[in-house]
Amino acid sequence: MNIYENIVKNKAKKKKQFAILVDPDKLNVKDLEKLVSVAEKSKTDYIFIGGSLITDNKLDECLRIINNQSKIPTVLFPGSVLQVSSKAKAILLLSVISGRNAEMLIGKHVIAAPLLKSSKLEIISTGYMLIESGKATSVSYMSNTTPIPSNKKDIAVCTAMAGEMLGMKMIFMDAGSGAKQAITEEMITAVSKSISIPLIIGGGIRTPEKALKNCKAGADIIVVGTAIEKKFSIISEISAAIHSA
Ligand code: 1GP
Repeated sequence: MNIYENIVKNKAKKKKQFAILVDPDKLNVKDLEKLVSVAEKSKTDYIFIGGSLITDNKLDECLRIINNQSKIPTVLFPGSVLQVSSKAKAILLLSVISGRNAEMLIGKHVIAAPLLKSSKLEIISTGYMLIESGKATSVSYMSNTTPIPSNKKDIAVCTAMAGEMLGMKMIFMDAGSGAKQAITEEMITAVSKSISIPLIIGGGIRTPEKALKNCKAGADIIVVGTAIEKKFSIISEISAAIHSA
């Protein structure tokens, strides 16, 4: 079974899933090994890997370390076409549907297409929606797009519906890495009710309580990056909360 089939199967069973986000720039080898070992013990479902801007060329090395140590599937969450590696299992082919920057909607994808075609990566077309979070985020700056206002759930709903109608396989609503305010449960519920494809929620989730609330609101996969970089032990707490939902 491929990763997408597994996500869909779990959604059908109302089984919530947990992904940690690893930014290859932010961890040294020792810390990464420790993090992966905690993730493995905590029954983390996926390791997403990527960042808005990667300055060190450590993506392959990072994936090698993760794959050596763990069977958790690795999924590229690329901030640019430079973040493609055949050492991962899958890639979220992101189209920034919350924005109106043609490069992020289709331009970069044209450049990446031959590379992706010749890779063995499982390609998961994903509508990426950036939601305003109280401060400027790297992803907003780097993608040159304006986020959807956090109180405009109708815009979020219509954007997600359009993404599904265009054939995207998942919707990823993100407040951006280190977001001051995470996405509200009201917005998550409204969007989850309006689509039938899996819904991923990330950005600014720091506690097991917020992760659980998001699951109850309708998220299928919760992504946490910044909070786990600061405290590896929180992985098991957040994982337990998500898997209890
Ligand atoms: C960012 O959703 C991810 O794109 C994770 O966000 O780092 O705030 O957990 P955090």
